[in-house]
Amino acid sequence: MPDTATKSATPSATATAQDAPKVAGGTESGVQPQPETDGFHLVIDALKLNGIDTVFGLPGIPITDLTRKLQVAGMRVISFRHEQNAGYAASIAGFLTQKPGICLTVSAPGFLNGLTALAHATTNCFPMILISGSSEREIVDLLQGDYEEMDQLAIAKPLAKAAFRVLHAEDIGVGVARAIRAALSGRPGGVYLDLPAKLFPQAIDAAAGKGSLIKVVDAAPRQIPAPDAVKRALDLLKSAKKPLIILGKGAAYAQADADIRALVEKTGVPYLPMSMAKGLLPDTHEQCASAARSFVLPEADVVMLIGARLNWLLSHGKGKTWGGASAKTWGGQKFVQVDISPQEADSNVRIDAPLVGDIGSCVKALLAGIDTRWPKPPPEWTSAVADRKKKNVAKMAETLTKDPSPMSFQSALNVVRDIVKANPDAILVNEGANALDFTRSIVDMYKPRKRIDVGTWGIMGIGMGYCVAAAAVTGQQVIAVEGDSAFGFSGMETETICRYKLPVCIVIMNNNGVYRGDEANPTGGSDPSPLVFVKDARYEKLMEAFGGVGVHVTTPAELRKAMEEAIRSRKPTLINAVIDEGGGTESGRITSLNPAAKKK
Ligand SMILES: Cc1ncc(C[n+]2csc(CCOP(=O)(O)OP(=O)(O)O)c2C)c(N)n1
Ligand SMILES: [Mg+2]
Repeated sequence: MPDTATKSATPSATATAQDAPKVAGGTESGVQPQPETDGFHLVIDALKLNGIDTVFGLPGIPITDLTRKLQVAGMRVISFRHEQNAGYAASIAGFLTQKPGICLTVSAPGFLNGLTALAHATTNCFPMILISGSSEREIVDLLQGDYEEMDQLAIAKPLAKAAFRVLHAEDIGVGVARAIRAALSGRPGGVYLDLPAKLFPQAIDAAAGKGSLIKVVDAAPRQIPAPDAVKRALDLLKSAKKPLIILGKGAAYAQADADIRALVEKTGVPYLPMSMAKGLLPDTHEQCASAARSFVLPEADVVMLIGARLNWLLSHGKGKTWGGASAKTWGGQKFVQVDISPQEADSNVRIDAPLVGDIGSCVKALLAGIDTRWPKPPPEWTSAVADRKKKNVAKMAETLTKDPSPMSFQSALNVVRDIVKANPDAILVNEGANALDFTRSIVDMYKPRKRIDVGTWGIMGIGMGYCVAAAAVTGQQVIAVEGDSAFGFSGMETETICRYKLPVCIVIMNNNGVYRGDEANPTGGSDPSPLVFVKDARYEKLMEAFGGVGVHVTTPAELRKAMEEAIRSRKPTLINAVIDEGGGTESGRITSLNPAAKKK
């Protein structure tokens, strides 16, 4: 079990005494002094009261002392090198724990750096609270030019699920409670909490302060689906000749793992996991249709979406992917959509059976309607899926056993696949283009919420923030498969990984560039192509610079040895895996989303 990873520093007795509440009121008049508390302590007490034990952030005016006091109060404070990474850490901590991940930043630029992650949390439906210190309201509102002046609340609003500002110490309890409720209830999301500098030293009576705090009761209330909606969904699924279930990351977030598995198994319906739902059932499950994705999507007649949205990742539920005649045409499928948001249905195509409620309650209700007489899907369908799967798996196996020099994505990822199989509790972080797409299809996952990746936006930059959070909140080994470009967005956090001694093994799929590394400047000029990096960069030395382990590998055998050692030792490790620089394709599997120039 976790060693250093989950332990927070125990506050020393001296530190606690120094930090004890002040006493107000003179004794000269004979009046008993009243103990006081202040904004700093009320923020900490409000978070602690609500079970929050970890804060990701970066200190500076006006929150430097808050970071110290949080640590003194026994909370784990993980201090990053850039707020964006702290923000991504908070967002994924929210996904993994169902508690809002907290990111703490300074004003203006620190806030803006955290904002990308806040927007990411909202888009991905991860509960997160960005807490930023802000400058003096009077000066900000008169645009008088304060230190780091910015109307942060106004800027955060369109990107957050909710945004609040607290001006008075006695309102901190309410502010924190509202932020927690907003982040967790219904469809989770990113919440902004603005705490002006002046709030922190505000002193109030300690008893009144304590009384003002709120322990949030039932922050994510269950939403029980309507019985007629459940019946409609089951009737439609039962009527199918070629049913399919799609599990999204909402299903993974729900932590209803046993019921979801039971639903899939009792119906006997083939299922497709979206990227972060991989492992809800083991990818090796006989009903898993991942290896036959391009067959089942156009062929299916009824599709049950569970916590998955019909956004671009599912080609909006229409077009050629779904058997439609052209890019925009509907393929004719009927959909059941299980989602917590009543507004989700019909966002792209008609949803014949929307089932609104929290995933856990909906799946339970569906299960209750499935008895032993439930008709299994026609064998023509399940065997057609199985045949297609078998063919594709065999094709893949052939590619995986090849051992080219330099390594291909496939020959390197074949090693990662084995390592993950042997360590199913490890959490896999994944970003890049080819480095992402190949990993997603090659590396099987065996347990829920073990794969965390670029998410709804397909962004680069989540890597090291996710690694830090995953290791910190779960104590598990983390394996990150990173494109060399993707790694660059957050690479400085290798220092953070070393500082907190986190069990993170980073594998860089180093093909010298964005998508590939063999592109030249078409003008023949001396500047390189915008898509390539310094050739044969020694990324492993970055890890060595901070006391971690760096390894340069050029063969699958070397990669295997280095990964095994990293997992055995639990030491921060960066493996620079040299991959054929011509091995990737533009944008990985989403080449078609690149607008084509009219003029060549
Ligand atoms: C924040 C952000 N900036 C830019 C992009 C565009 N983009 C997509 S993938 C990628 C990098 C791909 O290169 P790499 O990570 O090395 O993966 P490879 O395909 O080479 O394996 C970039 C820059 C993005 N998705 N997100
Ligand atoms: Mg690359």
